[in-house]
Amino acid sequence: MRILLAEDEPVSRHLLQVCLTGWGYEIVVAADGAEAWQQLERGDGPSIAIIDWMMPGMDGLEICRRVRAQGREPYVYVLLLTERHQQDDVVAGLKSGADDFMTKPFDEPELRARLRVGERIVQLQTELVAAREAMRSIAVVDALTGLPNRTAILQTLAKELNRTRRERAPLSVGLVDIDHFKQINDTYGHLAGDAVLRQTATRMQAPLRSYEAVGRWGGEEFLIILPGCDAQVAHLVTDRVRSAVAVEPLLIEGASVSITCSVGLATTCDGRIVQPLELVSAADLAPYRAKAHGRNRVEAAEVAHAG
Ligand code: GH3
Ligand code: MG
Ligand code: MG
Ligand code: MG
Repeated sequence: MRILLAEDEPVSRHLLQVCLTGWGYEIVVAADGAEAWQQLERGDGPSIAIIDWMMPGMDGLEICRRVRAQGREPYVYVLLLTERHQQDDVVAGLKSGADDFMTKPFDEPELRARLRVGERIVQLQTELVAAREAMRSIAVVDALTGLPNRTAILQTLAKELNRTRRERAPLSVGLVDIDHFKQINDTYGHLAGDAVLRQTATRMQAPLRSYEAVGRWGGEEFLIILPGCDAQVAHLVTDRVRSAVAVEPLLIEGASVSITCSVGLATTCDGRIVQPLELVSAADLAPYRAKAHGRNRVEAAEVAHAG
């Protein structure tokens, strides 16, 4: 673990440096407050900081306040070094954001024990952040395909609708439904069906640009968001997606599986106010017509918002 050692007094700094190196820590040294802050304000700065209270440039309390205001992750554990006469000011130090105190001249076993406490806190906080990020990912990512899930793609749609409305630009959505998917499950098994969904998701992304999005709407249905695309352009883009899905059979567990999909399109133009679900349900009707017309095709919705 990396430790920042900020101490302006050379002898004390040297002694601390010798101890910390001996205990196997990687050390970053700062000889004044400004240097210390320079190290800590970096996103990848040390997670434990031993900071002298009295330093030229910036004192330890100010550094503590800045560290807490910055709220960096992973957490920065701050051990403040004080002269004995500053002990009465422990409250001020804690209030400014220090986690712990050590009195100078320092006692080696005590410093080592206190650093272990710091390591424990940093470790716990790192685990907590990792768990929170994992939860966040579960909440927005479809576990099977890795695409944004229904909640996430709807959020993206809401955001894009607001933006295109302000810009009075068109926006289209395409609802993609895999053709005869039940038959794939029935013929090759559910796990093979899962593999088809994963590979289809990959194929659908290839023809899309970075600002266009695709998410898993549910089951064997996917939602494509095409900001700035009017009905005509959206037809071209989604037909490219349709064609990318059908281009050649998928190889699933040694079997060659041909798949196609039907796409329903809906477009909103001229800054008209449309709710995300309203637009999706407009698109939702069109795949049925695509199915009725032989599948493996794109159909635009015949509703008020079709532009
Ligand atoms: P159509 O061409 O009319 O769309 O026919 P279809 O068979 O695709 O439509 P249907 O709605 O009858 O069947 C969809 C199937 O998708 C039924 C369901 O079991 C299957 N399915 C939904 N989610 C999953 C999944 O996560 N994994 C697998 N393997 N199958 C799924
Ligand atoms: Mg000092
Ligand atoms: Mg379906
Ligand atoms: Mg289907």
